[in-house]
Amino acid sequence: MSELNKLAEAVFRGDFAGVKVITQQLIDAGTAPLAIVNDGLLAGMAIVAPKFKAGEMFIPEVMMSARSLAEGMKLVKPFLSDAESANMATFVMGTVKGDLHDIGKNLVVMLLESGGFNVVDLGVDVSAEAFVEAIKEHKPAIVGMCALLTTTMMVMQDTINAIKKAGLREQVKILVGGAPLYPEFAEKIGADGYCVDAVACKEMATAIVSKL
Ligand code: B12
Repeated sequence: MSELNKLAEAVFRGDFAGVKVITQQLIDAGTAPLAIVNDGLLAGMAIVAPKFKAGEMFIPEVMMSARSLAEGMKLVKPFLSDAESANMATFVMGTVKGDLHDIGKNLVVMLLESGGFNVVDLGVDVSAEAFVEAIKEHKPAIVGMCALLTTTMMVMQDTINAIKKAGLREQVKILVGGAPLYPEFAEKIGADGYCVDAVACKEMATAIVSKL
């Protein structure tokens, strides 16, 4: 089994200590940081998702996997940084009200930071009002919203409405993402874009700020 496969397996098993050791070994061996993230850490989470869906894994086990993933991310994050391409545009990011999922959001944040964005991460369960206040305070070029539940997808619409009502819609571009979303939904709720993953988000955000 390759070291990256071993890392994926350790994430899947929720083995924090193993994830830390293997991630560090891969970093020391000069493995590309993005490969560690995609082919190791996220590959482990990709085993978890269908098993959770099929009722073969339960919430505590999923949490252990998520925490293990986070431990590995902490180690690899400094090596993802390519600050020389820094443009330092501000990106306000949050998981919308009612939704506590943050693994994907954190990954997006990490990649945006590695691409030179100044990211203001509002965390999870973020109300429409908190998004509005953050836009006033940080004056971002882009606002990103994440939702993983079909029930919280519609909260994105409420949040966009609140941003419009506050007279701030023209000042920001809004990107949305999360597993249940799709491009037509983003269009329907009046977002400026949908991204399937963190890499696509970094590319779209970079394209947006290059036109400002
Ligand atoms: C891990 C997980 C959890 C963990 C969350 C831990 C954490 N800290 O995030 C825990 C156990 C807490 C959890 C709880 C629940 N969960 Co859950 N969870 C998952 C699971 C297995 C994986 C999600 C994940 O992290 N994926 C990996 C990441 C990397 O992918 P991602 O989030 O999609 O992110 C990528 C892209 O979408 C994109 N992206 C993400 N955010 C953004 C933002 C922007 C701006 C952009 C541009 C792009 C972008 O980039 C990311 C990286 O490439 C999914 C199953 C699945 N297939 O998605 C269920 C799932 C989302 N959960 C589900 C459910 C039902 C729940 C609970 C209601 C369960 C319960 N009965 O309590 C609770 C809800 C809690 C709440 N209020 O939020 C359902 C949702 C069903 C639905 N249709 O709504 C799913 C689909 C499982 C299922 N099939 O039943 N869950």
